[in-house]
Amino acid sequence: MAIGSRPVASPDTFSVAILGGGIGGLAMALSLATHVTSLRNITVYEQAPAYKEIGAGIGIGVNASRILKRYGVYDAANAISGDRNGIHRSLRRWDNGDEIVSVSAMDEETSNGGVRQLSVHRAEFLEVLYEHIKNTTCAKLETDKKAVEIVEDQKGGKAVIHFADGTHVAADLVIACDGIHSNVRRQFSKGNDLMPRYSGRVCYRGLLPMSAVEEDWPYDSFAVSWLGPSRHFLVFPISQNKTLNVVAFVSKSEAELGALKESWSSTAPRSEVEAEFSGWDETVQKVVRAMEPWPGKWKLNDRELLDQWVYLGGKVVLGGDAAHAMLPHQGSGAGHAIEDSFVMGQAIKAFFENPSLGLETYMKLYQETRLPRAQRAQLTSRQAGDVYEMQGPEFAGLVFEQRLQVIHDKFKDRMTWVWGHDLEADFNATRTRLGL
Ligand SMILES: Cc1cc2nc3c(=O)[nH]c(=O)nc-3n(C[C@H](O)[C@H](O)[C@H](O)COP(=O)(O)OP(=O)(O)OC[C@H]3O[C@@H](n4cnc5c(N)ncnc54)[C@H](O)[C@@H]3O)c2cc1C
Ligand SMILES: *[C@@H]1O[C@H](CO)[C@@H](O)[C@H](O)[C@H]1NC(C)=O
Ligand SMILES: *[C@@H]1O[C@H](CO)[C@@H](O)[C@H](O)[C@H]1NC(C)=O
Ligand SMILES: *[C@@H]1O[C@H](CO)[C@@H](O)[C@H](O)[C@H]1NC(C)=O
Ligand SMILES: CC(=O)N[C@H]1CO[C@H](CO)[C@@H](O)[C@@H]1O
Repeated sequence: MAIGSRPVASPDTFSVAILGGGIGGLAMALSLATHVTSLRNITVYEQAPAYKEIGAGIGIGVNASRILKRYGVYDAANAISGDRNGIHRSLRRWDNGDEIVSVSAMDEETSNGGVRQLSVHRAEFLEVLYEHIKNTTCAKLETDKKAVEIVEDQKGGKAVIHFADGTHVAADLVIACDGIHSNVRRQFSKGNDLMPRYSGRVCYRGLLPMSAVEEDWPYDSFAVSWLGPSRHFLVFPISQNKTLNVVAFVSKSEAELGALKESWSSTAPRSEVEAEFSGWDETVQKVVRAMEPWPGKWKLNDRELLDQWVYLGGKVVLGGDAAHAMLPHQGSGAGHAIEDSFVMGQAIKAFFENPSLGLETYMKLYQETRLPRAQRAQLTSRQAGDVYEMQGPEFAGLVFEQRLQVIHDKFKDRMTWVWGHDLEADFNATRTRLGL
């Protein structure tokens, strides 16, 4: 080796530190292990004392389901999913439940190995990912490890992560999947991008036993959304149809929020939900009455678009919500974190095929492939929330019935680009464009 040249990276000695053990971080670990089987030094550092987490229903579109299949976890995830009966969402009128449009889940034919859209309880899904990693020993899983700062080591070869407990560890690559409040993003992104951004909506969240509402359920699917001015009400089944996930959205100005913090664990009395949705369709009333006495109350935030995900010469990279936190109105946050993991796996595989070009080149390939699509999802998720509640210029001057027609036209094919997308072709095209 010539003096000053860097040693050529090899998977046997390469170390990866993943910060955050949510869906994004665990999917990253699975993807790296799937794409480069000789990569054995992968560690996930989670700040919480355990991987069991709170959270409620999460949707995973067919394209992300296909990725889970490649990692070998689809069957286990499918087994804990609710059954939407092929329907992503049936959009209905707030007042009488009449159908506006039904959006297909674009499920594949399952008899010959196809996949379907999954609706899972976040905690149960994390358990599936966690167990699979444990079972296959493809990565080490650490807890009580809150990353506070990353620095470059003296020789410039590695990134050193400092944890809140005073310990530190060096890695060749740090993938930060530390969520919407990402410490790593705060450290590296400059300018005014320090805080999550309030979306103008709060939501109430409940989980009810299906037995409380399934009798006389009037629709073909439990995946239903009632739309009204300034409010919308969403339900979908999780946990093999045993639980109905309920999310009731209400537009509120920042001034009306009072002391409400952004937290997955704040609550409000059910009477608040009853008051917000009084006069709505009878099925909505029935669901509200079955909610727990203190449903969750969630302040909906996302992040501004961030145009750089790769730092420290390619040694620090953002993924999942840390890179592109989005509103839940298209149910794509988890799916995009899973897509990140897939493209990262492809990029690392390509890096080891030609390591002399350097890690940064391939981390930029990851960013270039994923960033446009993820940012499009951030923006369209914002728009979807407005369209559900008939807000925005396209509704100006229209009466209610005309507004329903606008929603029908907008949602008919709205999700096709999210679910019908070929990520590998995307990756290959970016690779060709960058001359790699
Ligand atoms: C508690 C919780 C509940 C949620 N519930 C829902 C829900 O009901 N419905 C929904 O649509 N979405 C929910 N989400 C968001 C959803 O999980 C994400 O949008 C999506 O899955 C992308 O995940 P992610 O892994 O990028 O981020 P997250 O899911 O936010 O995971 C980030 C992980 O990083 C850990 N972490 C944070 N900071 C550090 C640090 N400094 N060092 C080490 N680890 C750190 C966190 O503890 C967490 O485990 C929830 C997120 C959380 C954290
Ligand atoms: C992990 O292994 C256990 C014990 O063999 C098994 O019961 C479980 O289903 C496995 N989980 C996954 C997600 O593969
Ligand atoms: C779940 O509910 C749907 C209706 O949304 C029904 O079609 C389906 O058969 C149910 N599936 C199971 C596994 O109970
Ligand atoms: C992407 O490129 C790889 C080889 O570089 C090839 O094996 C694969 O089939 C391509 N995939 C698509 C979808 O074009
Ligand atoms: C990674 C992955 O599975 N991508 C798929 C997304 O959807 C398109 C279109 O259906 C498939 O061709 C891709 O293979």
